[in-house]
Amino acid sequence: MDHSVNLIPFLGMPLPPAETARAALIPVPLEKSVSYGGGTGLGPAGLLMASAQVELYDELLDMEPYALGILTRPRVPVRGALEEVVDLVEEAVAAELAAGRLPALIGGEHTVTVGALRALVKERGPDFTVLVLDAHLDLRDEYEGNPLSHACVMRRALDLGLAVRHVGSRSCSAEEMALVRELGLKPLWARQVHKDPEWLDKALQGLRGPVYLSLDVDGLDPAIMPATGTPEPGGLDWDQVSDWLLAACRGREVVGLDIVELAPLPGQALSDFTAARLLYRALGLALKERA
Ligand SMILES: [Mn+2]
Repeated sequence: MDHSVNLIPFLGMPLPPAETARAALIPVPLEKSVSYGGGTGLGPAGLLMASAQVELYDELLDMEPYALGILTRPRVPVRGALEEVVDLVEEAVAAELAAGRLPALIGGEHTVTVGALRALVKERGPDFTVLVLDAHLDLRDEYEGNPLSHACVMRRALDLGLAVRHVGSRSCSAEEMALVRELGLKPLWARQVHKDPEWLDKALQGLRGPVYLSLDVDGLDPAIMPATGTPEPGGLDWDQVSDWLLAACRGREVVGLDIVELAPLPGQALSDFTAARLLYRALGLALKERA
């Protein structure tokens, strides 16, 4: 599949001058270790196209986050081996960090997150927490012989010495569950979000330090997010995710973020638009807290 489509800037707005921009979006149309449905290679293009329809004013934040300056970078080349692509992502993120900008990846499959986390750990050390919205734990040591599979991303985060906190979980292997128990990880299951009125406190209890937000769109319910490679029933709804983001970002530095695993469906705008809004809201919250 040819992913060399021209990408429009986020929100369809003119790019701000790099010197004043506070955030940089980095498209990474990666589609290599996909295990079920394909299509993540078109994720960035789908999200960016849909973003032109997103309202610039965010009613929850009571502001227009785009005014803080959001760059859209050229896409990271994804033709090489997975390890090469992850290296290129790391370089691209490191460049934004060096310039003091918030880096935000647009995937592509979840593997892209590894590049961002490596860049951040090199720049500031591992004293931050990866907050991950995801139906899956992604804690396998390897999957189909591949340690950089999308199914292993949070295991690689643990290898980097990072704390990881999941929300919206509802699918994992027995081995992953054993690791959760062994390490005392605290994934917040989607079922808890739906049933436990104190889920929000529990999702963020004991968090220390800055956060990195990794948003796998399959954390959302497939009713509003069908366009993803491995959809799972019982996901979070829009307001639950917004509440989680709002609480997660309040009073915390957000060191970076990504949105991954969007696999656009032909003729179906809902998922692409929802992903674009989710990215815009997360960016707005992160930038507001940095302002
Ligand atoms: Mn997932």
